[in-house]
Amino acid sequence: MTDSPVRLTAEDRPDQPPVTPELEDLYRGFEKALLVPLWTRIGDLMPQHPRSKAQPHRWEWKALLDVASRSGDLVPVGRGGERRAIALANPGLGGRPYATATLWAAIQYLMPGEDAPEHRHTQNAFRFVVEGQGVWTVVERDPVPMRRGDFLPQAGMNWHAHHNAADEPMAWIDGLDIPFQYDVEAQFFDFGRDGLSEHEHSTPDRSRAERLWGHPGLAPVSQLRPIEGTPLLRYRWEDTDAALTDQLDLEREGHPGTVEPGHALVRYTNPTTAADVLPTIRAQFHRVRRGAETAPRRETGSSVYQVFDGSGRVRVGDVSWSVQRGDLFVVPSWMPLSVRSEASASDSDSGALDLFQFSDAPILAKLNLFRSHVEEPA
Ligand code: GTQ
Ligand code: FE2
Repeated sequence: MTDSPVRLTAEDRPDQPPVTPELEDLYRGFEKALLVPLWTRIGDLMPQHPRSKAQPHRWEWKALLDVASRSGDLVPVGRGGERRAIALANPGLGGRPYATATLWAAIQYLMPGEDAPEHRHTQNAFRFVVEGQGVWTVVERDPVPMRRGDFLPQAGMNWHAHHNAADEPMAWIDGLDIPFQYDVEAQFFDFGRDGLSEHEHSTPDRSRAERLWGHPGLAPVSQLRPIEGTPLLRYRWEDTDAALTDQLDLEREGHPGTVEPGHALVRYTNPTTAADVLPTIRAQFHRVRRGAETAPRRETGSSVYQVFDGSGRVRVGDVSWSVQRGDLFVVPSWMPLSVRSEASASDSDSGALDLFQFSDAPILAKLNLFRSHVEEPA
């Protein structure tokens, strides 16, 4: 819905007074004094349910990779610009680099041997890898490998840099709460050291964070002060994959375990609290069994999805797309989403549709604004 114009006429709005010279004079006076009467704007300011300015939209991975790799050839990465990251700009948000009103989503690209310089900021961030490897993200001087299927959270105010140790370029996606922090005007940003030490250029198979925190249900009783926010810096694909496989196997064996028939779902959580992995961002992974379709579901707040594997049909409100590996799409607030897994010849054996999702649900939940509703399938 667009900003509703001020309507003065009695025919449009039976509750409104007749337009007289005195009334026009009153309204001109409002404008001059920088005042706005509620009765002319209430439908827009206080709608009966969320009406998102953001639009449902899909970006194809092929096209993102193409512009990222051309940027790799033409645009250096270094201090000042900080990152070779290209943001999804929702067509409903006036050209701002925002995937939704609260979420930043970008493809980031590093050439062989390149370093993205160290910095820190209040914005919460994560990386998710749909293909490739060879980059280590260095968080609080701890080099963390990034490989296909890995989820790497990085809570606000931790120092971080990225290093490509491979002889191939690497792309991944970043999710941050940049638009949310821009709106609440609470951001801080610090530049770090200009280069990385020899140790930070090392390429261990597991980070120190994983060695301390990567054992399910076991919190280290160590002297080490945990970093700001969630301490486990890499959620490896092997673990996510096994959790989803187990849920669907249990369902097949007749035990409950899935969120709905053929639909396994896991949420990334902070091991010290079991709550959402970041204070402003929820991250989840869905697996929809071959041929299964999810019931249309609405949620307050917005989500970005990336297809990790498989292919299918996605419907958001009254638009729908075919999607395949790497494609990203946006689900605006309160728009119903349903997905169907439609295996094609090039897909993996299982034929499942694997979807990575992130959303602003923790913000809404903390403010008692989170609602969801599942519709009867059509
Ligand atoms: O990698 O540190 O996409 O600070 C946007 C802001 C990535 C990062 C982005 C950032 C980063
Ligand atoms: Fe950053």
